[in-house]
Amino acid sequence: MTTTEHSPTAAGSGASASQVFRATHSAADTASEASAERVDDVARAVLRAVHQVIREKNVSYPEFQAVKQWLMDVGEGGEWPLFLDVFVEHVIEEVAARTQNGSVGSIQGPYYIPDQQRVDSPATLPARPDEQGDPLVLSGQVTDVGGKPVAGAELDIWQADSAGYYSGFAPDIPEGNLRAVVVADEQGRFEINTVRPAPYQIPTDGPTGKLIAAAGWHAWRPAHLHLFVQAPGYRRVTSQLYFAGGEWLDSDVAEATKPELVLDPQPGDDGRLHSSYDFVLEPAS
Ligand code: MBD
Ligand code: FE
Repeated sequence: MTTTEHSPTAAGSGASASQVFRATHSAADTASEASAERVDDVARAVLRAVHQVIREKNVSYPEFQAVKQWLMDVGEGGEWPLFLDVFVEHVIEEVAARTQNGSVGSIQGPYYIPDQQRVDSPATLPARPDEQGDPLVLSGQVTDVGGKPVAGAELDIWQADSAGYYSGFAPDIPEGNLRAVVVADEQGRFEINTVRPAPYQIPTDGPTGKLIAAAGWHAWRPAHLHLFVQAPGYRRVTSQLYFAGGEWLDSDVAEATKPELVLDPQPGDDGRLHSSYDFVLEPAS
């Protein structure tokens, strides 16, 4: 890993994730449109589950106060987006996937930033002049469920760099680095030139990292690329692509890997790693 002064701190990356969430989800989005019946049903079930754990595990007063302190720390450190996306989002995605007929999806996570540079395919993701990491070329085609090309489909892609850090959530990485909206051609085909990301480690100095350490878990996600694949009239696919043989692939802390999402890039004559992946979009409901 790089030196500590370049490592994103929990305070940096967690708080940024909270800011991005607030900036990208308007009050209208997050204001409850749920009926009283729905709130009563779900909130009561959550509380019932918590009460049950307390009984089953004989949770004590000191433990209750320690949990209270920890929950306050997560909020004050801005780590709710990080914590919830790591430990809960995979089940939300599992439920969403029940009605999905297009490509297999995965969780969004806390580090998406909207409104990135649009680049026509073949595209190179914005990168530093001295961007480190193995050059990687991801190509493929976006079609509908009938196999018809989706001309001009957008692949909104974001990833960590070869040290495992995301632009916008770590110091010293230029804004927009390794993020872009790639526009596929008339045949829905795309080619994206980038670098292979490194695995991602949850910041160890914040409340989420402290819980992980206290429980003796590990804090790692396997290396991955994030994508939204979308086109007007189609349901957006949120996904991630992983790398065969990569560390943590079988023990992702966020439980967001799926066998269908694992790339196995091979070196080409140009010395770069090449992989192809096709996406299928279903009609918007
Ligand atoms: C990540 O990079 C990520 O993708 C998820 C889901 C959670 C934390 C960090
Ligand atoms: Fe990620």
